[in-house]
Amino acid sequence: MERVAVLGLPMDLGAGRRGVDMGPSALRYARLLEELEALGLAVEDLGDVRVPLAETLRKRKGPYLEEIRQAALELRDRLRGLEGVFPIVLGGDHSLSMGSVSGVARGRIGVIWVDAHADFNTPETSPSGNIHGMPLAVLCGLGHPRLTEAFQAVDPKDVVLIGVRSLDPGEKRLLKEMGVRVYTMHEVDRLGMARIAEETLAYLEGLPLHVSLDADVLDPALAPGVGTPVPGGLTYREAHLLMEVLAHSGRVQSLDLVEVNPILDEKNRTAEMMVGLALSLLGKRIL
Ligand code: EXY
Ligand code: MN
Ligand code: MN
Repeated sequence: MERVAVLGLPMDLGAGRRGVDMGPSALRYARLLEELEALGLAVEDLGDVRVPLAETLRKRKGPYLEEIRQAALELRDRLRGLEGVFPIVLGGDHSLSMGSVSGVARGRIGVIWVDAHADFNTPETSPSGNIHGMPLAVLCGLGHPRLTEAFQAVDPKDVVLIGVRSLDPGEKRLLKEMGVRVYTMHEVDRLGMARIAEETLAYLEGLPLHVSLDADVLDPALAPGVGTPVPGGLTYREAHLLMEVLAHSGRVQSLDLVEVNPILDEKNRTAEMMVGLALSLLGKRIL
């Protein structure tokens, strides 16, 4: 029986607005653990990594670089201690993925970043200063040295972005310079998700895979509970098909579910969508 470990990081310090710190609760409330068990998996809830509440920090405005670094390091170390389980990390804002990817990497790893955004800003290119717009750049070695020294974990050529439709000018330049493979929504429309999923698996041939799933990749009509919605996102079936094809490969070893914001949601439907996608990635089939 495959073993799954669930670990939350209730952090919103990297985002521009409050609320994604409640994401882990919303995902659990949406029956993530029970549904995984119903798939026949052995599931353990490891609880949450500690992170300071924004209200308790003296500095009232971000960027909370040191606090985010510390929380992501704790996540990294918790994940490094796991063997023989499939970790699912519950966010929390996307800056936690610096810790999750460095925590699950045991040597070379392919990262599939499924997001409306590229999260490829540096402090120099970021229009907002928000750290959740930077984690993929950090993982590729670009950005604040306090972060890159702790979390640089992947070769940019081992990264695939899917569902992108909002890029800042500096991010576009950096993505091209670093040679990151990007499937924007334009490619989703033109090529279809089945082909993109197959190409991604072929491109990352031979590597174990980590999927980092940002709720804002979904169309906001399906997933209104996100802080940075962008129109024109993935449909229900496009998102599930991607997860199903990746599941079929048997190569995915870890998953992030991030950027669910229950304050902005309607009746927890964004968390429910994310749970459904996690189930498809863990092998749930229609027939
Ligand atoms: N590119 C914008 C910024 O850097 O401020 C927006 C980033 C949003 C990041 C989100 C969650 O994926
Ligand atoms: Mn993101
Ligand atoms: Mn995003």
